Amino acid sequence: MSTTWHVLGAGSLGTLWATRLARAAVPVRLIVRDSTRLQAYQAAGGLTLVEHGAELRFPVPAETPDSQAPIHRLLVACKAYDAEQAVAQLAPRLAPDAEVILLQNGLGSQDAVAAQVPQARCIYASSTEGAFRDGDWRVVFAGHGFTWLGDASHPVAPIWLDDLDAAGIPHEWSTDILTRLWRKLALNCAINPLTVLHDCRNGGLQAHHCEVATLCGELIELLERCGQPAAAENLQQEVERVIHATAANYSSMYQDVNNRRRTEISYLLGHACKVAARHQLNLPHLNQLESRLISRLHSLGLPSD
Ligand code: NAD
Ligand code: KPL
Repeated sequence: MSTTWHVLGAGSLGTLWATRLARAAVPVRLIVRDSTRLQAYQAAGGLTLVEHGAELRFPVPAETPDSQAPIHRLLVACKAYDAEQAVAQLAPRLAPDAEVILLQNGLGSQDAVAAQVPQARCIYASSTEGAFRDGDWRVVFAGHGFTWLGDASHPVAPIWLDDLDAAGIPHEWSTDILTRLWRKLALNCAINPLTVLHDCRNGGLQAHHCEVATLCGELIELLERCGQPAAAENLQQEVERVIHATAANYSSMYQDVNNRRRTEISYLLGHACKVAARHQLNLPHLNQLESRLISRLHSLGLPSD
């Protein structure tokens, strides 16, 4: 019998992973916030995956964080700003051989989690899959994509990648996961805040070519200074390609703001500005972008951290 996957966070990505693992008969358990949520989940009778218009329900067993059983494999599917605290409450349950897989976008939360659980092997992931909730305990698989996983301190791939094969989760083990995460962070910094500030789809940034190019120049300086030259290669061309390829889409940050949800700004642009300051690197346009975004979030009554 293979090791049970504990999935922390029954949101979009957590449900997308849990349902696909369950579909492949891989043992999986869901960890929900508290007994109220557990009762609501049990009343719903499981997690529903909506794919290509078809709905399938999986009665994935669930528990609360204060359940007693040891955890050997934990998939953390919370937002970046919730991850550290959510994992901290599970730390006493982590077995000595525990592995923790972190699905958070941006950077900063993964290191904060790793510091909470020094006994565990922490694996960082970067995903281009897209999913959203259309109701409680339901996920719509909106964009097929790919997930890279890696461990910056240990290049050997874990055996449980077989579970992902079985579950049909497209993935690759990456020996340069930090480069991937920095590259994605740079793309997100060049695109997402501007879509909020200009109130536009990604394609709307084609009218702000100079602003995008200036930001890319500063992001390249940052990536080179913090030891990520590969993440800086052809950044501007890649940003322009993504703007073109996703012209009709709203960025994830735009969607968060539009739905009045907290953004992950501190782990994207905020992280970039913090690392630049740590390296005493003056990046005026990036800093100004952060200030403008924070002001916009304040004016909308949304958190800016
Ligand atoms: P989400 O808001 O849909 O889900 C997060 C879930 O975690 C929520 O259900 C929340 O209640 C739960 N949670 C938070 N704290 C908890 C705790 N202490 N105990 C139990 N549950 C807790 O978020 P999401 O869209 O799935 O995103 C998760 C991460 O994945 C983010 O960093 C996001 O940027 C990244 N990501 C998302 C997508 C996507 O398409 N949704 C794609 C790529 C990356
Ligand atoms: O990842 C993205 C997002 O919206 O978060 C893209 C489409 C690359 C824009 O930055």
